[in-house]
Amino acid sequence: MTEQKRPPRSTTRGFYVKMKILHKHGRPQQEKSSCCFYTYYKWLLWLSLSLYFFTSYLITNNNNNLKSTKLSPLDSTNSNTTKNPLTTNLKFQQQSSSLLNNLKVFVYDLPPKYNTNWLENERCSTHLFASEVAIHRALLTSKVRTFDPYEADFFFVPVYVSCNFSAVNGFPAIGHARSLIASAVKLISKEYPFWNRSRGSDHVFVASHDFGSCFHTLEDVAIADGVPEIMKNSIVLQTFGVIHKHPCQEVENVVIPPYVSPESVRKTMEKAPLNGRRDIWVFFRGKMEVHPKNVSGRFYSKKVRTVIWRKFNGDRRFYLRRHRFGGYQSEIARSVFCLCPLGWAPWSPRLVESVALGCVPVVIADGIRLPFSSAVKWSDISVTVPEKDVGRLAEILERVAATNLSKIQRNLWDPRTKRALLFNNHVHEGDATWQLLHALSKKLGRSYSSSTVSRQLEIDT
Ligand SMILES: *[C@@H]1O[C@H](CO)[C@@H](O)[C@H](O)[C@H]1NC(C)=O
Ligand SMILES: *[C@@H]1O[C@H](CO)[C@@H](O)[C@H](O)[C@H]1NC(C)=O
Ligand SMILES: *[C@@H]1O[C@H](CO)[C@@H](O)[C@H](O)[C@H]1NC(C)=O
Ligand SMILES: *[C@@H]1O[C@H](CO)[C@@H](O)[C@H](O)[C@H]1NC(C)=O
Ligand SMILES: CC(=O)N[C@H]1CO[C@H](CO)[C@@H](O)[C@@H]1O
Repeated sequence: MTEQKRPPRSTTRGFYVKMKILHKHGRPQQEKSSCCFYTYYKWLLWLSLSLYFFTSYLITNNNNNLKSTKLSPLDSTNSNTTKNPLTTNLKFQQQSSSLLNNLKVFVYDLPPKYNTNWLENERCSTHLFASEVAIHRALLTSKVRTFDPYEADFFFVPVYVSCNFSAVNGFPAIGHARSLIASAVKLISKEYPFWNRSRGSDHVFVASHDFGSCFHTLEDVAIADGVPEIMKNSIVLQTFGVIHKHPCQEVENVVIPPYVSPESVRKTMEKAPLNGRRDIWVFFRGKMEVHPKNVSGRFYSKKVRTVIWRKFNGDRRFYLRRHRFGGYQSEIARSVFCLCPLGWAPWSPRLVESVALGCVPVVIADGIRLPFSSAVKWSDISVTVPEKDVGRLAEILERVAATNLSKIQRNLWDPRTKRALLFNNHVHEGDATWQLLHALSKKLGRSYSSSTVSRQLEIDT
């Protein structure tokens, strides 16, 4: 976690201010030597900062070695008497590891055919389902990773299933997902004792496409297929989530955001107008006619996009485009409201892109379960429009603009919100991988290492 090695901002500033004051005081007497005086202090600052980074590095490493001490939140806050940056940093370290309950995750080292071979296609690690790659990557260098499976709370099974892009339509072909995962489970349960001893309950998978671990893009087929028997006892990190009962979430799960490259967001923001003016009022780009699907009474709701197009295409306040455009992120950065209507599945990458680029997401997907709701207060940063009210969209957004738009934007532009939805190559405190680890740390009861599961199994057998 690179961020923690940065000195607490207030300390640096204090030092800098002190330096400036000294500099000012010295001025009257030392008019001529002031340049050298200044250089001298710059060197001193540089020297002390390097010394500081070096010592905090040592302390961080020592701290990692003391992993057996599970700190309670109380322990981590009672060392506030000194304002010494070293103690402050140590305190920060302890706080963040106690926030994750000193979680330990073992990452299986599977043969490359299950994961890294797919990376030959560059799209595999950047497309909207790429959280399966990003999470694996971030875990490998994370502080929670353990190389000793006997001390692990959870076991991560890195199988990339969304990277077989069809030559015809460019979408991932996920027909092989079930067999690839089954084969991985067969391998680990043969070579290691950990799957069998917990029946997989402390094993973690990613299923980042439309209907989670149902592994099919059509909802009715996905429902008919259901979650594979072999994964039913495990934990699935999935982009799909609804508040009602649904066969594709009948497994212990954590709703995660779809993958959006932090690099692409950064590049777009660099090119965004400096004055931050947003000249598009309502933005949507994407397929307008998603084939209606006939699933248990939810048939009507699939027409949401068609209604938006028919009703608002002629409205000058609405900027609606139905064709693909590589530069669409710059359009989001220019927009006040960004429509996130359901498509094939309720979730969409638009949600993350809107938040990351500062456009208020307008969620039109009844019953959607949004990612990391304990960290992201979705009701404070977005507008929700029921599917049945989509025809009144303009009226609803006018009212928000006239009343609480600036409040919503202020909440939305809090950097913590954006951070929670983006996956980085290395875990940063508060980013998407950190959030899911935090969610896992609340599920320690499923871990064999904690006694509940082992005791339960003894009773069962
Ligand atoms: C990739 O998808 C195609 C269908 O588009 C399928 O025929 C092929 O078997 C898949 N490849 C693997 C390795 O599963
Ligand atoms: C786990 O159970 C499976 C099936 O019951 C068995 O084939 C496998 O050998 C077991 N693994 C170990 C490590 O004992
Ligand atoms: C939807 O499916 C039901 C059966 O599940 C069928 O009776 C009905 O005709 C279908 N509706 C349409 C419009 O296809
Ligand atoms: C903004 O106002 C709408 C009603 O117009 C309300 O439903 C919503 O909760 C408000 N949002 C915030 C963040 O205050
Ligand atoms: C959070 C915490 O422990 N705060 C304490 C910091 O120290 C002062 C006095 O040194 C206490 O008054 C605070 O309660």
